[in-house]
Amino acid sequence: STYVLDVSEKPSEKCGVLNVTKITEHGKKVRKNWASTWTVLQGSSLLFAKGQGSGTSWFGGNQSKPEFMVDLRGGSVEWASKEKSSKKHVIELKTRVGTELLIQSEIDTVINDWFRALSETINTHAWE
Ligand code: I3S
Repeated sequence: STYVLDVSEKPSEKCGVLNVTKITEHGKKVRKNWASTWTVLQGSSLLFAKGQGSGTSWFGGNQSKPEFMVDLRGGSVEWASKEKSSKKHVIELKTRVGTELLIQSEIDTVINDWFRALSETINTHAWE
């Protein structure tokens, strides 16, 4: 049916508030700066917007602006080792261009859903 077609062809889309820090940029280690971050998965892009109003406003709203965006194509996700962070439920995201991010939520169901969504996105777009 049309409904089934629509669902299967829809780009992945997911959003929520996560704790995020960059740890590496272009292959170079950078200082951690954990921040509560409005995170949007759209197609093969992951977008981050810091700031008050996270969770209620979309980019373009006056309370949050897009700060950072990564291309998931060619990237990888894994659960971060204890050496990477003392926090629980931390995902380590590596991009093709050598940016590494840690993504965390205190809520295990939330972070498990993100892990699944990011893995699926990376697998879906692996050969682009
Ligand atoms: O990997 P690190 O250096 O132990 O990361 C911790 C630091 O970034 C720390 O801030 P300072 O720059 O003031 O030391 C943060 O408060 C901690 O949250 C970082 O470690 P966790 O284990 O929370 O990722």
